[in-house]
Amino acid sequence: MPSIPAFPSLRSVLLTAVAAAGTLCATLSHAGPTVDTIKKRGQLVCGVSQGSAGLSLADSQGRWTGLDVDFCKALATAVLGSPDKVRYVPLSSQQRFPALLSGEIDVLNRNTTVTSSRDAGLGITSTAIVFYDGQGFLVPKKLGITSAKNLDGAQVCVQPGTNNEQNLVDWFTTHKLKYRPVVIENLVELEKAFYAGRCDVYLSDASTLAASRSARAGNPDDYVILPERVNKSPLSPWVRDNDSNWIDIVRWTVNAVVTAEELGITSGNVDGFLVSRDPQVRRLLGVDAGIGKSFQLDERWAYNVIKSVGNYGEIWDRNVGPKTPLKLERGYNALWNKGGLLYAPPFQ
Ligand SMILES: N[C@@H](CCC(=O)N[C@@H](CS)C(=O)NCC(=O)O)C(=O)O
Repeated sequence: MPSIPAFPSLRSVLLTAVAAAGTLCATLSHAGPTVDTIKKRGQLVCGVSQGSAGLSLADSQGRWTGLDVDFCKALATAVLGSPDKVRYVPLSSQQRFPALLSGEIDVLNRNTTVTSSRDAGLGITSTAIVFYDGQGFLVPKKLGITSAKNLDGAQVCVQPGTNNEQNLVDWFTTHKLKYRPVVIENLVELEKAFYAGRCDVYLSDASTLAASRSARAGNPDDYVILPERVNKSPLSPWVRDNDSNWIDIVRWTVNAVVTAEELGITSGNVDGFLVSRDPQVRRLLGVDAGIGKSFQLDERWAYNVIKSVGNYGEIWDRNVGPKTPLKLERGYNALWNKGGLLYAPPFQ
């Protein structure tokens, strides 16, 4: 067979094309469509709950606070340089995914559990865990129930469109217990029904139960969260599939505040770290350029985020920690090197 040296082999053509594509990707990466929209509008549109203390709750002046809200502020800071450039859209459990899919919101920061069916089946993507929660039962102390295994025959208040509904079926089926679901869509109505005694039990994320008990029970001490957790409930901000730039920004904004805590950087001391010699610190804060550009963000994006909302520990303490009405210990939400699960990959 005569060789045809004038023509490069298919393999070398492909390798050249892949190398060229790699170069192009490295030099021509664009902000994704969501970031473009946010920049044009000058505002992030963040989907939150209709009112869950510690996570997302508006006061009488319409000012939103909470752990989920702080991640809205962090994202607005990363993209637009200000934590105030956010419009909050309160959503019920059932409204939240259609609102994200339709483009009504840019990101869903609404105590939303990561599950396989949501991640793989809905056209949306979870980004990073902001809260390792677990689902449990709240009961009136006067019922004398100390374990969820003693709930046979209970009337259970549950919100539709949550994975609590599925967990309810799973728990009672597994333990061969009977129950009657009381399904109420509006959270305020559901909680009113529970505290009025229309249900024996309220099933939700333990954080939601703690928030509800502190804010809405006549006397919080009259209610107890049973020790069992019926399922893991890792909560994450969610975005639409197919916008990798925005997915990366949301994921790495969470990583930035976790890394800040690990490095001892707080909103109060971050300026002092600008002269640090630690390469990790210099990259995170954009003193050494590169990371910001790779996300199509200002080099100081993570510095701005930490300066305005603080590190993960500050966010936790401000919203749900021991000095708040929720009084939650860090538990699984401590850093990996302090006995918890929070572990951010390196900024490199
Ligand atoms: N984490 C669970 C539950 C989330 C959820 O929607 N919980 C209800 C309470 S049971 C809630 O926060 N509702 C707030 C609202 O409707 O505004 C999920 O993702 O399905």
